[in-house]
Amino acid sequence: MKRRSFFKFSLATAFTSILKPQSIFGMQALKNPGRNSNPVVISTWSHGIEANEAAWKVLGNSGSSLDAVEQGVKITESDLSNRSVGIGGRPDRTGHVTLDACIMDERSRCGAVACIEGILHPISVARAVMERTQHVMLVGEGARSFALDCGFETCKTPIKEVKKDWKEWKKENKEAFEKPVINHENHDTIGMLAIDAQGNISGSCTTSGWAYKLPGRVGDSPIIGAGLFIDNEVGGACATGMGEAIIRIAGSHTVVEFMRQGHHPEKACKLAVERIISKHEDVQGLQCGFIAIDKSGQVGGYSVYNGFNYAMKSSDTEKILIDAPFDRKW
Ligand code: SD4
Repeated sequence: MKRRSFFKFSLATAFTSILKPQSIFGMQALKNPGRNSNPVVISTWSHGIEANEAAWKVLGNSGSSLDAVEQGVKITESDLSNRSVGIGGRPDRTGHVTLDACIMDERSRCGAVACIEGILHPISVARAVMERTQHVMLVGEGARSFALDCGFETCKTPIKEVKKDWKEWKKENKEAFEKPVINHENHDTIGMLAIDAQGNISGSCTTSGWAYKLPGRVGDSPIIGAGLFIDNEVGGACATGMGEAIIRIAGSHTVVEFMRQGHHPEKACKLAVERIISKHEDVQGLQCGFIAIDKSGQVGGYSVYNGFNYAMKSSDTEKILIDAPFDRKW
């Protein structure tokens, strides 16, 4: 197909799908019918425990991993007490809460939004980009207007408490371009990976990004290959921490490629962390962590510094929190 007619086709298809809004996507039919495996879900940080519970409601009822990873992280996105994801997230330095999210499924379909404002569930908009358009990523105003066209719920940000913190931060940080700090205790981004009863793997990732970032800054979280990557033949991985460092090595894709070479998910995450360390002269304060799941349902995680953990739920294990091994001490 010639380039121009391809675009005509794509835009026409995208436009038609928007004009026929499906308010909520129907639950997805499972692929690979007949294949049996034990569902497993893992998510970054302790907020993953609650998110996994929501994902498990889908996975435990023979639902698809795609539905599970969307439903799971929606819990975190709407948690008003979470300062690094969704509606309760911290703003950029000008006071705008801009959100990033992406999703990828077992067919290597993917969708993402970046720098979207005032929409309650960026992850669902990312899924709509994947399912209703020919594109992978929409950003800023374009992403927001697509979300509004699709009928997604809006929200007002920053919430009161966050606005108060931001005002204090502004007073204490008069230097306009002083580097904002990601500290190790910051409970960042939720990344979630799930394998369903049919053995299909999907993942999601959603964040408000680096607190008090420069306006327009986008981290790794909505970037397929950096914040999240799935290859259903091999496994999936997602990332948390300083997005700039994760993007440099296409982190989540790198983890999946290490699993393809035969490494256990934990070893694959460790090798990616070591690559990040090798690409930086100074990793002082540079925290990054990965989690991964392979085709057989084995899981693992690893981080540059201690303090990173991830939550897991499967039919054999009640909800648990696992401390990821790390490379360096504080
Ligand atoms: C980002 N990785 O925007 C995300 C958020 C995060 O520490 O995890 N920050 O860089």
